[in-house]
Amino acid sequence: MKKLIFATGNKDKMREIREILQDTGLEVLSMKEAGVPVSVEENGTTFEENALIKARALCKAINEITAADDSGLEIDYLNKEPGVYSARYMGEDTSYHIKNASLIERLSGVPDEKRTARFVCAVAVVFPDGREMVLRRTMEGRIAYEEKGENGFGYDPIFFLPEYGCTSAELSPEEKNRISHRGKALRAIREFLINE
Ligand code: ITT
Repeated sequence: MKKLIFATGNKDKMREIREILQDTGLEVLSMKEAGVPVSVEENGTTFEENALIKARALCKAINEITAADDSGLEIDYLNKEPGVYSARYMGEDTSYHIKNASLIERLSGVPDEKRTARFVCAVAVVFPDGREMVLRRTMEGRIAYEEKGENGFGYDPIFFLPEYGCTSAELSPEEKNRISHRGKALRAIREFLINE
């Protein structure tokens, strides 16, 4: 079975990655499970650069096919903030309840049509022989007026999906994975790996 080792230390992401790639014939491992918890500075300016930085560092350390997810929330009214800084917004150790409240506050008085936002996910795959690929997928929505929902993680409770009439934290894991930035990016990567 082809092994795919993910350069992520984020348990919530890893749970979604496993759900999305289950039954695909790939053995999916986190870097911790593979015994090589690599830590790198994500100093790229785009999601693609950061995903490649993480996957390359792990590939160098382990010499197996590696992958990485770099993702975040772009809010149009805030010039696409927090963007690549989504995990670092207000500090890595600040709770998402506080981060979410801050973003809602910064959009106070802003009407529905100007609250557009998207989740972005870039997934990179790096092979020991030097081949690389990276792609990005998105999920469009709007910033809600209050937090709602207990599922998902991070900014999900404030990410309103007009077509569903709820936030991505109110979707079941299966529903979220079917339409999410991460679900779409990982399914596209899976196609690529199967054809390898
Ligand atoms: P790794 O780099 O170790 O993978 P990280 O949490 O630092 O973990 P990123 O740099 O890619 O990951 O930051 C992504 C952040 O964007 C994440 O911590 C969330 O705050 C947010 N985010 C990404 N996808 C999300 C999703 O599906 N739902 C809610 N928030 C999400």
